[in-house]
Amino acid sequence: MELQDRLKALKEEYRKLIEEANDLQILQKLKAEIIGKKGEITKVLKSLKEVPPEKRKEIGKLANEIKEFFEEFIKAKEQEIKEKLLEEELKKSKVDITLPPYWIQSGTSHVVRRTLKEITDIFAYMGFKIEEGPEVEKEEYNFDMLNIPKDHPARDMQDTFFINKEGYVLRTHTSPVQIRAMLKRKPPIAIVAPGRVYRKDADPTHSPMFHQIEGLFVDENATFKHLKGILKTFLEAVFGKNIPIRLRPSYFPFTEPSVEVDIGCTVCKGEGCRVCKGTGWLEILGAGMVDPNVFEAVGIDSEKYSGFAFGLGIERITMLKYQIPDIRLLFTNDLRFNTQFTGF
Ligand code: FA5
Repeated sequence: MELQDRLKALKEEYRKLIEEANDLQILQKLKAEIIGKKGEITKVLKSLKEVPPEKRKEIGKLANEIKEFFEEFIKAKEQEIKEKLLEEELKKSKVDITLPPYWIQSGTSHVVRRTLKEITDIFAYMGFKIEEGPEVEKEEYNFDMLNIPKDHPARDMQDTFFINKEGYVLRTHTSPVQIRAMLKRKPPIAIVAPGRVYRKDADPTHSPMFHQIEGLFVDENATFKHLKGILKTFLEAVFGKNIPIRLRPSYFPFTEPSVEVDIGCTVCKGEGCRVCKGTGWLEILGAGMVDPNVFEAVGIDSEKYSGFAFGLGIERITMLKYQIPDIRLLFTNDLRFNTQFTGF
């Protein structure tokens, strides 16, 4: 075949192939075959020296024209394929604004944690610093230094989980944080210590793991009146301005005198019901003036300083605030229950 005819045939063949190409890879392959370094047209151009001189110019011109044609043609085709691909991509990811929206369930804090934060914030607002202590606690801090010696009957009040490490327990209350705070710094001290505590206890109002918040105030002239004022401010912030409050004498080894604080029943408003067992009152926290023996254990001069402490159960407050009948509801993590407090 004459070279000219061969060039024309090549042009026709590759024009068709390129026309039909519908993906960039195939297009690149065809481009290499026709005008690449080892492509058909290049081959012709290279073999020109073997062509008789009178025909060389004409064939060379034709070959170059075809080369240019394919350069343009392939470029246009490439653009066309890219546009088509983009269009397909856009079609696939098209947003249908007529579809109903779907709900993304986001996490939120648990009602116990919210109550804990609310209470901590109230005390922080009054100037108390937040203090933390470990949940695996020295028996010495959990009991001994709080004036609860080994054989003291008060230890039975708090059924303890012992661990297989001599001298350590799962803390039964947040009161050991009092000891830690007083060992760490000198008065004046005003701290609250929120956290998890553990007791061998399980019924509708008692759980083996629960939360407490401890308060401790130590200064030169701290009195029972201050304690009462702080607790009144706190309880009114949680339960409302007109909540009735009463202090009953009680006993804790680490405070003297000790009291238990009751609020008017939130369910029957003092009439007497099942929740308050007909009394019209609900016990809410324990408190008292720091026992001199505790001051002595931590090396604070009880002649110079006085102080008060209080401790309350967060679950109990949560249950009273939201009228939750069984403490176990707080720990079973049923979303139907949990979401009631946040609205989602
Ligand atoms: C104490 O734990 C004292 N440390 C409180 C205290 C601190 C008194 C400072 C004086 C000065 P008590 O054992 O009463 O006290 O527990 C305090 C509160 O924890 C109780 O009123 C109750 O609300 C809560 N509580 C006790 N046991 C459980 C339990 N198993 N589950 C849920 N809440 C509990």
